[in-house]
Order: sequence, then C-alpha cells, then structure tokens
Amino acid sequence: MAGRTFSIALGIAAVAFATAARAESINAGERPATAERPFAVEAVAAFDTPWAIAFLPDGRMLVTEKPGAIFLVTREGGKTPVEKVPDVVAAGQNGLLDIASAPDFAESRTVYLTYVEPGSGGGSLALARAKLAESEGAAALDDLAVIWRQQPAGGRGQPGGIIAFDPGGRHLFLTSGDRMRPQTAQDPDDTRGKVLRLNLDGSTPADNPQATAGGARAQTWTMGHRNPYGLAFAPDGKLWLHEMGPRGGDELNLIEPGKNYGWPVVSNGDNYSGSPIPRHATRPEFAAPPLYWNPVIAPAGMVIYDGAMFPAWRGSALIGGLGAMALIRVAFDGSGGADEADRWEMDDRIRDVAVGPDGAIWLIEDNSPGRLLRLTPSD
Ligand SMILES: [Ca+2]
Repeated sequence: MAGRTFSIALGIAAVAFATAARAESINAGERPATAERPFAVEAVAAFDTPWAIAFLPDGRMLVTEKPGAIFLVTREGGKTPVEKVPDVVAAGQNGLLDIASAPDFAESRTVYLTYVEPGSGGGSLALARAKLAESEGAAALDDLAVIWRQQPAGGRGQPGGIIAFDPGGRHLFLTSGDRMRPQTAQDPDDTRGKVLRLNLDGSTPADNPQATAGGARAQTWTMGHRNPYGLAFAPDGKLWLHEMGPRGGDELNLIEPGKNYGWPVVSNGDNYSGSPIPRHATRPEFAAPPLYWNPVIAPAGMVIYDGAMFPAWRGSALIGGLGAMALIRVAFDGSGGADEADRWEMDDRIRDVAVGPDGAIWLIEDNSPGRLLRLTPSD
C-alpha cells in the first residue's frame, strides 16, 4: 500500500517535472495546409523581389526590394520611390533586407534598415539609420549612417538582418545570420550567428549579459543561431525568433538573454549533404525550440498579431512560409510553449508579414513580380 502510494506520487512528480522543464519540442513539419481561408486576399501592388514591409504611423508602408530599392506605398497601392538608398550586394539571399520605423518616428522621421554591404569576402551585414525626407511627392533617405557592421567581415548567404524594438522602444534587437559559416555561431568573438542588442544609436547597452567584455561579446544577447528571418516581441514581453535550419531543422525559439541555441552543434534536422546532426535532446545545455518544423517550412517574416480585424488571433504569431507557400499562425500558451494553430495555402512564397493600423494583415511574395497582399476577414 505504502509502496503503491509512493509510485503514484513519483508518477505525478515526473509529470510535473516534465511540464516545468518543457522538455518536449513539438514538430509541426507534417501539418497540412488548407485552402479554406478565413480571409479575403486583395493584391494591392507588385514589386521586384520585395523583402520587408514597415508601417508608418500614418498607415503608409515602406517596402524594400532585395536588389536595392525602397518604395513608400499607400494603402491603395500608390508607390513613391525612395531616393539615396545605399549600395548593396544583391546576389542570392543577399541584398537590401529589413526596414523598420523608429519607435519615435512620428517626431524623428528615423528609419532603420539592414543590407549586405559591398566589401571583402562577399560583403557584410550592416545596420543603418536615416531620416525619411518627403517633399512635393518625392522621398529620400537623408543623413544615412551605418551604426553597426558585422565583424569579422564576409560570408556567403544566410544574412539574417531582422530588426525588432523592445516594447519600451529603448533598444534595438538585430538577428545576424551565420553567413553559411556555421562555426561562427559558437564563436563568442564573432557577430555572426547571434541575436544582438544595441542602443538606438548602435552603441552597446550597459546591461547586456557581457557588456564589459567589449566587441562581439558585449553586443551579444543570444548565440547559436543559423539564419533567423523572424524576430518579434509578444504583448506579454516575451521575445520570439524563428530561424531557418538545415534540412528539417526550422525552429521557433523563445529568446532569453545569455542563452545558447545550439547551432551547429545540435539541430532537429540534418545537413543538406545528408550527414546527421545530434538532436537538441542530446545536449540540454542548449536551449531547445518549443516548436520546430521537420520537414521545413522555410519561415520568413513574423508579427505577433494585436489588431482589431481578427480578434481571435490576438497574441498569435503570423509567419510567412517560403518553402511552404503558406501563412502560418502559431499560438502560445503563455509559459514558453508554442504550437502551430493554422496553416493557410497561399499562391506563392511568402517573404514578410505586417499588420496595419486598422488590423488588416499585409503580406509580400518572394517573387518578381512579387505582390503586396491585403488580408481582411471574409465576412
Ligand atoms: Ca537550435
């Protein structure tokens, strides 16, 4: 009797421990997409390989094109080219990448942009800021200054380059891809394969995990990433990232300062050559993804929805699927867990997701022409 009670107690303790430790990762790779979409899709404009959408407070958008152009776009699809865009390395995955309006844009007119800057060894990821100037129907980036550069320089594809601001608008978070040099992600003196946390002028915050170490270490918030194309804060303050893995290893990660996410030591996928990589479960010292996709979706772009048009999706992540040619909704459990809730078929590779002031969802297609799409509730 006593023995049996003990066994039951042990069993309950084991379940409680598993829940607290969140040891399990969910694989959503095999989930089907549905053509039954609860939204209407309106094509508003078209671009040459668009990469990112950034809303301005007045409801207009900035849209980047990977070959090196920026447009100011109205909700009706009117396009104004933005002049004085910096030169970029436009090849393969590299080019003009993300754009974001500063938290104080309404007063400062400041925008931030990322791109692969021409230079040695295949170019380097750069973060610049500029003022968006407008007059008589024309627009330009004035006073552009590079405020951060990848160190050391060079690499191939996989640039990362996603910008996010903390909810207080005091810090800028930047994803820096491994540039197809996997070992850089575990080198603490290399900015590649990291999430970096910077002040809004590009300097290093004094309260970063290794702020006194200088160089890449001081800028680093988390390490062990491959190619992160999604980074967003949820309303509860949690920071979520997705990253493209190797074959079968796309991940959604909860980002917490100082942690190491394991690439290339562990992955839930394998190398494209076919050689295996040890799984996350074999090395608990690395933070494991609560959600991963094997086979991959090739995630790109992410917002945490907080708008009015789709109230049931508030607090969910909306993620574009390049390989999946889909829009994916991920729901969170509030304690670090996540699961794929919906996957809707789209007609092309989805590169970025944004939400307008009225709560409409906006997508861009990774194509040339790649369309800018506005999604509103079907009924
Ligand atoms: Ca990982």
